[in-house]
Amino acid sequence: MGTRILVTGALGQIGTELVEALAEKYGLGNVIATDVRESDNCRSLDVMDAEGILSLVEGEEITEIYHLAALLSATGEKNPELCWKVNVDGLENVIAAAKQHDCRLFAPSSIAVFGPDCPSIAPQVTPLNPATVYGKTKVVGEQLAMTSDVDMRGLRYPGLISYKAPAGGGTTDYAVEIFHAALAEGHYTCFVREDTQLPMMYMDDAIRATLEIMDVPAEKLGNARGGYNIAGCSFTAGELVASIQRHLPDFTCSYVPDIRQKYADSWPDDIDDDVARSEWGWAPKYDLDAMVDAMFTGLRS
Ligand code: NAD
Ligand code: AKB
Repeated sequence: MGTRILVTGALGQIGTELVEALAEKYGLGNVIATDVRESDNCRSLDVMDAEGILSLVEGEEITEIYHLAALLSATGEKNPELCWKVNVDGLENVIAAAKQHDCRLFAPSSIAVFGPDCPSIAPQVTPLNPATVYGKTKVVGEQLAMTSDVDMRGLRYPGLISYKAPAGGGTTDYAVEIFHAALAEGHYTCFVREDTQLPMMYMDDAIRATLEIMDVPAEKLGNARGGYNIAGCSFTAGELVASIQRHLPDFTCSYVPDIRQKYADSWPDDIDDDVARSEWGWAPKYDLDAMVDAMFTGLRS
């Protein structure tokens, strides 16, 4: 039996594209997409259902799990208890099944592990004192990767930008919503300030990084394996607007910061990804303008 894959949270922003990429690599029949939401081509699985995960892993002879089910920062701060349950208890359930059936596991981390005390360019190793519950759950996830006795790997994804599925309740969602508003209305009201700078990444780079890290032999991965820093492109909201105006010169943006400004302010401006570059050859392909061009090509097609 070859590689058999379970994806949790498969209907989300990343899952929508990762399932496609995994199906291309391993064959559609070898990828079992699941989510707590109902949809065609996706089985129902709540990651808080430990027995349900175990029986799916056993019944489908799963060898690799991509665990994407989570609540993101903005949704998580509205319901911190549920965020902890889904993100930490859910992950523990997945780890238990992976351990019992000797599965390899990918579980993403986030730039949300960093807190206000982090340098503006976040190093790989720095104290992790996140300001959000979501960030705290991601720190626990990274720690579990190092202590769980499972081949478990993670990436500290920046804010991800894509056109195939909507962003799922995070702080970096403005960088996705802005494209839809620009095309539909010619205007966007942005919920962070114009000078807010955050690490971001085009989804193609994120999917490639995910496939690449799972292909690296375990012995090549060091102490960052629970959450490698990976940089894509870092820009302010104002710089994003200027890049969009290359395509839509009449596009306007106003700035009305809400509570998400506070979460954005607690995260670094940029990411130092030297460790990922040297340990497994990570390199992004999309800078700001290339990402914006790809977004317009995708949204218009
Ligand atoms: P998303 O919100 O778009 O998707 C998450 C999916 O999980 C949703 O389809 C949701 O229905 C599902 N889900 C929620 N609760 C569940 C439960 N109890 N059981 C099963 N499924 C459940 O999120 P995403 O952007 O695809 O993120 C996937 C992972 O990547 C998360 O761990 C997230 O923290 C991480 N991440 C994402 C970004 C980003 O910018 N998208 C950045 C950093 C890290
Ligand atoms: C969020 O904004 O919550 C996510 C993330 C950076 O983890 N996009």
